[in-house]
Amino acid sequence: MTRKHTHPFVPYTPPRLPIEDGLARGRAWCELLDERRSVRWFSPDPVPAEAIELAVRAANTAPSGAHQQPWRFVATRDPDLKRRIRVAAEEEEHRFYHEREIPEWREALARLETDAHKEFLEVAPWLVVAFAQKQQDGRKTYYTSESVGIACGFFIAALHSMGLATLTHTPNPMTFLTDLLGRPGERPYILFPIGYPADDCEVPDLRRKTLEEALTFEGGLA
Ligand code: IYR
Repeated sequence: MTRKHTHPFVPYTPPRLPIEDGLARGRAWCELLDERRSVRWFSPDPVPAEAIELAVRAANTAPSGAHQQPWRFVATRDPDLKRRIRVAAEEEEHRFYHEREIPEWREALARLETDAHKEFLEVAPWLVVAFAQKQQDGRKTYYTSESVGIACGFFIAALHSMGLATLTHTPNPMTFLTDLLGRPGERPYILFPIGYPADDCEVPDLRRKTLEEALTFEGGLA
């Protein structure tokens, strides 16, 4: 077929995977992802920078609005910077948990037993903050949150595939990260502590939605 393009296009013809192999890979992928849990107790054991690089390489393959890729990942393993992030996050969280009257939040969060204490921000060997770029060179970006959210999903899956754990931490508000990490004009989107789970790590005993709760085939499968 000859299409008339006004911009460069290149062929994209990946070899077709036989469906049996595709389904086998899909099952293995689900099994792997189903082992993932969000972790709040980390081991201080070091993690090489290459693991962070690989996770960001994975995130960087995400689809995005108008291919603007409106993300920037800032990673640190500097103990002093981690401490400053922890102190600022705990200040915000203290206000959130003790000064603002938000009963419906309290109820929704009860089973996670979270509080204002965020030791993991210093114990985890790495902190990575995903920033969202609402603008790039003075131009608005499109579907910014969706795009950064998808990239963060790839990032989390890549970390898990390497045997690493993380948490989608969102101190509320987290604008302090803009200053501490020097990203003016960018919105802190998720703060990820990254490392191995502590030897005595525990997670809340939660269940996932069943497939029936998560998927509707409308119009049947005939
Ligand atoms: N930011 C607070 C509260 C919190 C909010 C949600 I949504 C959670 O899933 C968990 C906690 C905190 O990090 O403790």
